Amino acid sequence: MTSPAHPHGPAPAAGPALVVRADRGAVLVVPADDVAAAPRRVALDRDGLVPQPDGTRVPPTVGDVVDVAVPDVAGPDGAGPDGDAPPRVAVLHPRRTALVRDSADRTSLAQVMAANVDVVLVVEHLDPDPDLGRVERLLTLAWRSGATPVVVLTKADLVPDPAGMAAEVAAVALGVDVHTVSVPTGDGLDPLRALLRPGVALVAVGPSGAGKSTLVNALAGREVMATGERRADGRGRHTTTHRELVPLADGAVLVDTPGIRGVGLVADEDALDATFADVAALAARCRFRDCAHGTEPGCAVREALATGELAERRYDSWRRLAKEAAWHAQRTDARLAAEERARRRRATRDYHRDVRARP
Ligand SMILES: Nc1nc2c(ncn2[C@@H]2O[C@H](COP(=O)(O)OP(=O)(O)O)[C@@H](O)[C@H]2O)c(=O)[nH]1
Ligand SMILES: [Mg+2]
Ligand SMILES: [Zn+2]
Repeated sequence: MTSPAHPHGPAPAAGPALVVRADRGAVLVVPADDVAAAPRRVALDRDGLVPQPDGTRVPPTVGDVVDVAVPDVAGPDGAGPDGDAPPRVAVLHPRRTALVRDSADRTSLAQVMAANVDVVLVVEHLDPDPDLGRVERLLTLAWRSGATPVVVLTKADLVPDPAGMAAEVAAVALGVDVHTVSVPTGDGLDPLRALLRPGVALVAVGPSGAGKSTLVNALAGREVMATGERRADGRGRHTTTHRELVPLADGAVLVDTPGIRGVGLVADEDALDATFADVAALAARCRFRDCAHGTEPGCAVREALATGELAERRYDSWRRLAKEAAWHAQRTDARLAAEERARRRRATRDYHRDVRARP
């Protein structure tokens, strides 16, 4: 860049920036190659969206990589310095992975909770008892993201047999590493620290109170996130209210998330098959390809339920998530069809206006 230093605003951005936090009207970014730098604020356009390379605009999210452009010091007409032109997000880099949840939002059906993460930590407490259905739901979410799921069972210090409980969870977390940890004793933290290689991005998901922020602080080695400890003045609690990406040791970064209550799944058969590989393998052995596992003859799923090879709880959980994913897919199809109709109507209207406007 040949222009002189900017007189007021920040220096022109050099290289891609990493979004460490996305708020309604602005993002906080750090240089992608210096994630421990102090974040700076870049205001968003009025629609709160950022452009993708194909021109479509989407809401930015934590973990996104963007190019920030600082307008030329000379004005557009070359008439001299324009000291007030703020930096803006010029383009969003394509997302390598995306952790997506169903959204009740009226303008979109899916919300990207975090982008470009490599590892999804599915955090669940051992006390009270872990909720296997919730683990299955979050694993499906994780598989769909394209990142690698890892289960972290917290509060091992509060139960007599953490290993036995971990084995029960591992039985429903096929192909996924399951770790038990205790932050107060430090037990089990080393295998997680081994995941924190330079450039690796992780996200912690799980219910409120599972110990996500406590774990993030332990991995960061300092108090980066507020946790559910009661405040000294006894008023209320500190809780995580927003998603935020924090730098850990060695250049790894981790996104803490607020406790998610009943995260809606977005459709993805592959993700369901990954989470429920056992059920999928059974279903593939049914006599009929489109077996509904009801009263069809030669149903391998019903057979496995009868012999106890497949647990009723596991089967019900799979059914529920599959139904939910199908429902989301249907809703998305309806929404896309409506958007396409609206787009055609607008194009037709613009065309007629242009025709009328012609001399
Ligand atoms: N005994 C014990 N308590 C923990 C552990 N991890 C977290 N906690 C406590 O659990 C509560 C919720 O933790 P927090 O990190 O805020 O949960 P979050 O909502 O998932 O972020 C806090 O009181 C923590 O001190 C642990 O390994 N052992
Ligand atoms: Mg928290
Ligand atoms: Zn069947």
